[in-house]
Amino acid sequence: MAIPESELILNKDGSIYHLNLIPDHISDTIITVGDPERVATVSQHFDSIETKIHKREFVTHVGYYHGKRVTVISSGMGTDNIDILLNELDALVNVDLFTREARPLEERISLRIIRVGTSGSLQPDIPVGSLLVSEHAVGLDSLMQFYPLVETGLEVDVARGVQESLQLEYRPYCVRGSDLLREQLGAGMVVGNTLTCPGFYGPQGRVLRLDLRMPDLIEKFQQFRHHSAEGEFRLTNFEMETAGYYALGRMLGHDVVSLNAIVANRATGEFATNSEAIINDLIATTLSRL
Ligand code: R1P
Ligand code: URA
Repeated sequence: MAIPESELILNKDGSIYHLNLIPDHISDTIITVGDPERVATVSQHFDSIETKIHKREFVTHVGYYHGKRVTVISSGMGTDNIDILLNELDALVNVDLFTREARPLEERISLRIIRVGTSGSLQPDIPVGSLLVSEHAVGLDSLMQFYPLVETGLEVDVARGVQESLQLEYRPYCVRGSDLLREQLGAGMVVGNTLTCPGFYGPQGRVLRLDLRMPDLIEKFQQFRHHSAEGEFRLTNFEMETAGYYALGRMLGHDVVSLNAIVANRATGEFATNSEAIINDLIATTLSRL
């Protein structure tokens, strides 16, 4: 069935609405970053850059790294942007933009999507400067109120536990990322469980001029534990996109991993004086493992 023009929106040049890209711009490996300026920090390592495109916060460079074609795209901040990014990336490879028909299941293309972002540590034993790969993500945002995400028993139990410990009126969601990509790209990194927050200040327990509904929010995040046959589950770090990536990646059939440069530690109250160097370390490590 053809997808209507109001749902699969194309620009006059045939590119997809927000990303401004055509299928030829998409390599099978996609590096995503939050900060639009970080796209050039990644692509400066490329042997050559064939395309640079931008629209709103979505900046894209397509090029070659050690002979391998790589697309690097910025998302801006928050899971609402990840909804746009993953749906449009998926449409570029799994929908025929001329007929507006989705590919049959057996012809579906699976992308490798690698988030390279900054994050705050929640635990004193994960210092500023660490590189962390997210095994699971727990989403405190509302994106999964609108999709039929299927979670495992453990994921549901963890999400319910977080709901109870924070006394939330809604159930968060919990999703495991790609084991394959975690092993391939995250060797030697801290393996953690990432809390995705719908904001940087209140939802991450930061107080400037506004008080929090739950003054001990950070302690609640730090102290959360879930015990199961698979061992102890704790929350290691937080940021603003990973759960959206993992949930949409699972539903759309793409392999997704989130790699985090730890630039803040909320247990010790530190913020890195060399945050650029930490993210640069993560970028170089990621590229060397592609
Ligand atoms: C907040 O400062 C931003 O930094 C983190 C958060 O997820 C949020 O997007 O990621 P990026 O460094 O990739 O933007
Ligand atoms: N990004 C976040 O979302 N939170 C932090 O504390 C640091 C980076």
